[in-house]
Amino acid sequence: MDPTAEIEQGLSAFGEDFRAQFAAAESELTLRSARAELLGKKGRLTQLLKLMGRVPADQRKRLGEAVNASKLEVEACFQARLDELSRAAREADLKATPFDLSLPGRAPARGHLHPLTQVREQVLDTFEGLGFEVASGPQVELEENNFTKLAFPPDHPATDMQDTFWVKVAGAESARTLLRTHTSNVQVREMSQRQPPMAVVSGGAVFRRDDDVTHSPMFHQIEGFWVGEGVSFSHLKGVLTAFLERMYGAGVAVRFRPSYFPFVEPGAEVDVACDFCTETTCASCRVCKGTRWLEILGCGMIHPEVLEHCGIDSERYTGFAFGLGVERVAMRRYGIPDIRLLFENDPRFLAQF
Ligand code: 2NL
Repeated sequence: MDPTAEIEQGLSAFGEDFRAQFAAAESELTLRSARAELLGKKGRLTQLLKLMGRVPADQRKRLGEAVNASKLEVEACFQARLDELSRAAREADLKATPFDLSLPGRAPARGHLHPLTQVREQVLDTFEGLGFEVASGPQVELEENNFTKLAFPPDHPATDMQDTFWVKVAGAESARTLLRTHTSNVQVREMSQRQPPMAVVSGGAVFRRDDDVTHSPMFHQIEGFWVGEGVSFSHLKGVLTAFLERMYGAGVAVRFRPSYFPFVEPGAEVDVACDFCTETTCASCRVCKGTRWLEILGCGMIHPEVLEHCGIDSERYTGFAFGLGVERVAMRRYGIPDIRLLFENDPRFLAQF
C-alpha cells in the first residue's frame, strides 16, 4: 500500500480509543502497558512513524506533524492520568489510619556484664579501694603451689575432699599438674616471690569434681591476704568489716564465727545480716533459711608453716587471709536458685541482672 495512505488510515483508525483506555486504567502498571501499546517499540504509533521514510518528500512535513501531534496527545493524556493515579494514592494514604508517631522506636538491646563479672569486679574494686593490689595467676598449676606449700600433706583429706582434676602436660610428665582447686595458688606465688609488707587480692575460675544444684565443676573464687609486721586478728576484723560495709551498706550487722580451714589458725567464717527478710518474715526466708544471717567469707590468720613454705620469716611476720565464692554471693544477691543458670548463658536469664 502507498505509505502516505497507510499512515493517514492508521491515524484515523487510531482515533480517540486511547483516552477511554487510559481513563479505565486503575493502576500505574496497566496505564503504562496501555501507553506501551501505542508508543512502545511495537506500538501502533511507532509502526506508523517507521513508514515515514517511504513517504514522498512533499508529503513528509504534513504527515510528520500529524503523527507527532497524535504522539503529543497520547503523552499528555498518559501524564494526566498518571498524575491522577498518584494523587489518588496519596489521598488514600492520608485518609488511612495514621501512624502513631509517638510510639517509641525499636532501640537495639544493650548488653551488660555477666552477673558473676559484676560481682567479681565490685569485690576486687572494693579491696583495691582498701589498699590491696590485684594479682592473677595460672589456672593450670603445679601441685606444689596448689597444695604442698599450703601445708596440705599429700594424703590430707582435703585433697580427696576437693576431688582434683589432674592434668597431663606433654613434656613435663614428672611434674604433678592440676587445675587449681582454689585461688590460693596466686597468694602462694605472690608470697614466694616478694617480701612483706604486702596486701594482695585475686579472683578467677577454679575447678573441682562437683556437679549439682549448688556445685559446678568450674566456679569462681576471690581470695586475698595481708602479711606484715604486727598484722593481727583485729586487722582481719577491721578490714573485712570495712569491706562488707562497702558491699552491703554502712552499719550492716556483721558476725565472726570460729571455723576451720586447713591453712589458717585460728579460722573464722563471716556472716552479714540477711536483707531478704525481717524479724517477722525470717522464718520463711528462702535465702537465709530462717537464720537471719548470710555466710559470705572464710578467713583466718595464715598458718606459720604456710608463711615458712613461701620463704617468709614467721617469727617476724604475721598475716591474715580470706576467701569467698563469687557464685554464692551472686546467687544470694539475686535470689538465683540453681548455680547452673549462671553458666548456660541464656539471654532471657542474663537480661534480668
Ligand atoms: C573460701 C576460702 C578461705 C583462705 C581462704 C588462704 C590462702 C593462703 C593462706 C591462707 Cl595462701 N589462707 N585462704 C583462708 C581462709 C579461708 O576461704 O572460699 N571460703 C568461702
